[in-house]
Amino acid sequence: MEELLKELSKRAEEEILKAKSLQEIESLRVKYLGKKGELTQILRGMGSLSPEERPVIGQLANDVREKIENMILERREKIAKEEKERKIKEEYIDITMPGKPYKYGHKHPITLVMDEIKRIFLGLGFSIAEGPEVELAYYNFEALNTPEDHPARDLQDTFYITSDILLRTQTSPVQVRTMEKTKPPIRVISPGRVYRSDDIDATHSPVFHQMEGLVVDEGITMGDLKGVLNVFAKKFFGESTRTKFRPHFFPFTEPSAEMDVSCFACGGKGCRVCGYTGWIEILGAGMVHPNVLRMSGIDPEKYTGFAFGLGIDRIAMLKYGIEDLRLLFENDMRFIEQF
Ligand code: 2NL
Repeated sequence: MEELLKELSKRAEEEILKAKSLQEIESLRVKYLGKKGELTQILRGMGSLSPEERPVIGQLANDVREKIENMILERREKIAKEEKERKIKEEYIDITMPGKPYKYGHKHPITLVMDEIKRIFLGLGFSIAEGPEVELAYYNFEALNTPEDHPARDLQDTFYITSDILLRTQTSPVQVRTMEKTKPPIRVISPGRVYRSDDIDATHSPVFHQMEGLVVDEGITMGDLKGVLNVFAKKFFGESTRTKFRPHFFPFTEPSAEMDVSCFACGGKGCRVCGYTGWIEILGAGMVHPNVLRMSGIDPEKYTGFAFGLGIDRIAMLKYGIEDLRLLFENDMRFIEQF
């Protein structure tokens, strides 16, 4: 029995020293010291020993148990320590390493142009008015002096939701709503998305962006219109920009005009950008039609006003030399990242 205990002690010692993980140590503990372990198994045979031998073997067995227990404790500590050191090494952070480059977002060219135009008009004392994209036909057409038989009201061109609800085709309805609830003086711009039932190509999209402006007060004249729009043209396209007003027709203004600016690319000499004319058409404008003022509850005998509208997408294309309108709506990162 003494031999058995010594052999067990030696074998346990070797195996414990070889153990590489806490799990291995634990299974060795169970194997040698557990309830059904090898040491217990040997001690079962104590009954057959003589009374003289019993205390001697008992003492030896206790010594063996104590030795194995101590070795396990020691080994466990050592493995835990090694484990911790390995982890620390593995998780070491080199704080001198350069950071990963951060990818910045970009403003969309339409937003850039919108922001710039807003900034100019806010500087001139205008405020921003917004309104619904799903609009009553009344605000989109009737209130703007656009009769039932006007070509702009062709069912083919407008997205109707019901016979009297539609997707706005311009942002003027926002200004009509402003006139209904505000006593002049009025100075507002209304930027936003508008809709027209167009087939998509390089210059057409069923959704696009517009900015309109409206000024109503006593004594407003065509001179105010030209003054404000000249300042806008110079601030947006550069101080050397010249403007030209050509007579035009809109049902909601009388008289009406279109404004051209001298080409910002060639200065007016003629180039590819301006189609070799030296001029670029930028916006439509006019004096608010008396019917429009009257329908929104403003007395046209007392007040006059001017209004204008410009297409943001077209201006963005001109400014950034974008040849195809579809690029503005596809959100291809290779395109978006350039702005
Ligand atoms: C264009 C022309 C224009 C207006 C919009 C307007 C609004 C009210 C009353 C009168 Cl509430 N007029 N807006 C006036 C003239 C032209 O837009 O070519 N837009 C892209």
